Amino acid sequence: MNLTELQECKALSSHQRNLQNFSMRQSFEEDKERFAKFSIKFEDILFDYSKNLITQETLDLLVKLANSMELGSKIEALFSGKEINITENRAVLHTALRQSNSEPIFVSGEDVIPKVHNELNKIEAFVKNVHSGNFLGATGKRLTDIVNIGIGGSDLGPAMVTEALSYYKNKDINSYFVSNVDGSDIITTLSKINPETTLFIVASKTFTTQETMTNAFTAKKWLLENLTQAKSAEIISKHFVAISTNIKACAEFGISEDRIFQFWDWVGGRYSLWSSIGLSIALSIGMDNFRKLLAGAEAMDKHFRNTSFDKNIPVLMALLGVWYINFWGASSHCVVPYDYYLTKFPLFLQQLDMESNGKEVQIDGEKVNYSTAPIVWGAAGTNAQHSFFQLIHQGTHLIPADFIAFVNNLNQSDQQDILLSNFFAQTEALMRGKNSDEVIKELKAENLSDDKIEKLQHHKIFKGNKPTNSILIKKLTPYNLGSLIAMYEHKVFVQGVIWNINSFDQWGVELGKQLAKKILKELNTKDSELNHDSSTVGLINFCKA
Ligand code: G6Q
Repeated sequence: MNLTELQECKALSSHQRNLQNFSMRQSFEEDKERFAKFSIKFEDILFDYSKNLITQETLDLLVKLANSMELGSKIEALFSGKEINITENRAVLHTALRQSNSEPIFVSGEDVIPKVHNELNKIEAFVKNVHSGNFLGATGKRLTDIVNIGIGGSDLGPAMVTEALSYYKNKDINSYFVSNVDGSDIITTLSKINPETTLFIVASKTFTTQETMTNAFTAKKWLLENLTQAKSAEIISKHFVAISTNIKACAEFGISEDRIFQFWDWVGGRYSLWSSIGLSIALSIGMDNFRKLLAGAEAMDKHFRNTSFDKNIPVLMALLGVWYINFWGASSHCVVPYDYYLTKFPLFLQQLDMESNGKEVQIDGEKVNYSTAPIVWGAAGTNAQHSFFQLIHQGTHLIPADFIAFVNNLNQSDQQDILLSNFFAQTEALMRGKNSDEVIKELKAENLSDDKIEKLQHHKIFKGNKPTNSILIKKLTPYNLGSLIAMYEHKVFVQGVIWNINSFDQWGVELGKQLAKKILKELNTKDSELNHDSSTVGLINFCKA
């Protein structure tokens, strides 16, 4: 399929040419209803997309594009468990993980919902037993240090949510996340914890991932060396749990069946925080809060599945992204949460978006001749204002950005107005800019000479017209966070549909893994023959020497 040849794309290209001189500032001045027209309220969330380079016609054309890509039937295929991950022959059912009712969803003839609910109940019982002190460590002490060992999808989601919801955490539980194969990661973590009170969660869908298994074996050795008063089998069984689809490998590691939590191949790694991969979250915030997280995501699922595209938040977010990437040449997308607790959110979104849609072939293998996933980046505001915002305001790239904030602060309300005023001011400044008349007037008011004004004015002009979405949420709660994450998951899905790519595989990470295995052997063998380019040989030899 050639997307760019679609009538809908041609119409959008020509519409974009007509908007070359479009001014958001002017549009706001002329149309007092612009915010009312281009904003949506959903439960506690306000999605304001009025500060974009759009008119009603833009949205109509984008919705037509979504229809021509059969978005409606593709959303149904997602929710109903069709094998839409065609390179791995898998359904994609993270939405089933948060379905609270028992309406069946079949995968290979089997209803998955009872399995999902059983596993949640198993997690609930485990969390209660740990919190109540019913499950103790091998020396009889309570388990209070929880270390999740996992990487990628088995780390980023749980780590992000655990931090984001740390306000709600069980005060007795300390959570740690070890992911990197760099030994400094696990060693620094081990130096902070007490073996007698530590529970390791080995989170790995495959239970073969090099980084995770290496760290798990290091953790096992550390426990066996430091808990000499207990028997080794008891140490493993009381201080380790596993989360995996590979039950056999978990058992071989020594983890007993009742401490193995399952998930299934129809849950993609980066979509897995809702499954038992979320055990570290549940241990930190408690099962009631974990279920609220799921409920918030489920509410967003319903909104996404049942709302017409022109009122559908994830669909609109996705279409706006497509508008900038494919018709305005934007190559990146910035996400700025104005909330300290969401510091890791941009990191999480990087994997979600770029691993899902960083693809150059379409579903049928044909190469794309258009851009796909943007480079996703960002950092928490207001800190980001003092680092990279200069480039968004006055640099040469077009960088659409999402601003996210909560109206009510969880801790300290005195400073909240300052935080929010910065959010609002930044999106206003990006939209309005400051023209030369305004700059000159300002400089004259400072009594500067004409010569100085002439020299300075060009540096002080802001072009404005920079697009932003504002996502304003009443309060950071487990429920609202669940909705927010699901909103981005569905945005990524919709963009994959428009670009006609498989958002659910990640073959691009394989080649490096294969080569690393070969090089690892070479690093460990004396005088091995090195069959690489001269740069790689040079690097290996430098280390060996
Ligand atoms: C995510 C990816 C990837 C995966 C990690 C860890 O969608 O598949 O990030 O989560 O490679 O894999 P395991 O869970 O199998 O250890």
